[in-house]
Amino acid sequence: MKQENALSRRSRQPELINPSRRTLLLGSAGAMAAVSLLGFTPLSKADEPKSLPDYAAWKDRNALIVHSANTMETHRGAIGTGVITPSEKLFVRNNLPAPPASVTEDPDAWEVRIEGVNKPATLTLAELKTLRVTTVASVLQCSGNGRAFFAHGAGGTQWSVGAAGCVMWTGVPLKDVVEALGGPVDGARYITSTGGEALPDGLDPKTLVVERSIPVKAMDSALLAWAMNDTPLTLTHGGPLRMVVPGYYGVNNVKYVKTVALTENQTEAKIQASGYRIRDVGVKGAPDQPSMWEMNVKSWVTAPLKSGQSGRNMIYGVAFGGTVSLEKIEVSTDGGKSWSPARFLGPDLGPYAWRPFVMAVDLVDGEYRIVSRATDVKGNTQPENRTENERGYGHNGWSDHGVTVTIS
Ligand SMILES: Nc1nc2c(c(=O)[nH]1)N[C@H]1C(S)=C(S)[C@@H](COP(=O)(O)O)O[C@H]1N2
Ligand SMILES: [Mo]
Repeated sequence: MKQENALSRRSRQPELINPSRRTLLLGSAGAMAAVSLLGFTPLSKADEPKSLPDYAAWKDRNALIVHSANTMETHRGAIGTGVITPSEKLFVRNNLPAPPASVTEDPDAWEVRIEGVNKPATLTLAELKTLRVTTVASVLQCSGNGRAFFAHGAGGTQWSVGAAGCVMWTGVPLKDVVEALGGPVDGARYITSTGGEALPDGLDPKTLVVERSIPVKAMDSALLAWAMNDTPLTLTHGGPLRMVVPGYYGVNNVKYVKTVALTENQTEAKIQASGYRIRDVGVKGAPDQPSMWEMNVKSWVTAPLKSGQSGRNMIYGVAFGGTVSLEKIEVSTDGGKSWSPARFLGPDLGPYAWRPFVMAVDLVDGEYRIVSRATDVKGNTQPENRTENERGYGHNGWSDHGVTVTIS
């Protein structure tokens, strides 16, 4: 495949835009003001289509909103009716620049250090592949998915619903690795995973390193994954090897994992100690606040999104329970005044996967506020409203996630 750098693609971009938009892009502020007097809205910097960065150039550009070179989300309408999100459409989120592509050239040679076990060892991916293998479907979702709905201006990428997808992971259960190395040391309470990005010299590594600790009970489901959707794990998604913690927020799924340690305490890395902590608006992050670990019950509508024809309409969406299966999914076309049961679509791929859903409804001309509400088997139901918090994490309120559709 021909490689082009971000610069050459960028310089070609205006051609991809229609001529009037091009003028707007290139025009002076005065010209833009004149155009806006004529009734056009000038294209703001934020609307300018960005190209995919090189490490994610294989992605489906049309399925993604490119927020930045490190943050790309899936368009709400690009999630289809299948259970599995095609890799080309899956969101991407990097806190640091990805390692060089060379790390995925010889995946089997990748080494991971396992510590906090009775026989600490460095294992190659080739060795891991001979221990045991499992495949699990799970939702990968960023903690800040839904941040765009917060009114206080929560800092960070303004994700709508698309910082989430459901994919198949293949790898070795972490439990088997730990058992093969003599079991955990006494007093191990956390699993601490470290990402393999190179860190710049001269800065305290703790402020930058992607190192996350999760409760040791996650050992029951965690895996060291080398494949996603039946393909060797790409660099984009953490190849050659990634920690996968089904049911836990994205940040705990450490990419290019180079160390896994069973530890007594949580890491002091900033991303753990003060980052990814739920706290009131205006409050600084601190280790005593809840960490973004297990995901909550959530759903959203994926079609229709704007308009439809009068008569029979099919309302689609996705729903998941985090670490537990779903009990039911309901849909409302009147903004939550009345609810009807929707039907799950396709196979149930287990508690960590999402369930596409559909509801058939007859609609006459008018405007409809379509919302969905999931309930898990433990009886947790999505709340109507978001829980306000400084960084806009964990939003599962059904009201904000609705869509307004005109039927005519
Ligand atoms: N090593 C490493 N792992 C990481 C990150 C990172 O920047 N570096 N980002 C985390 C965050 S915040 C999220 S949401 C997910 C995103 O996974 P994806 O890019 O495969 O979609 O990876 C997580 N794992
Ligand atoms: Mo994230």
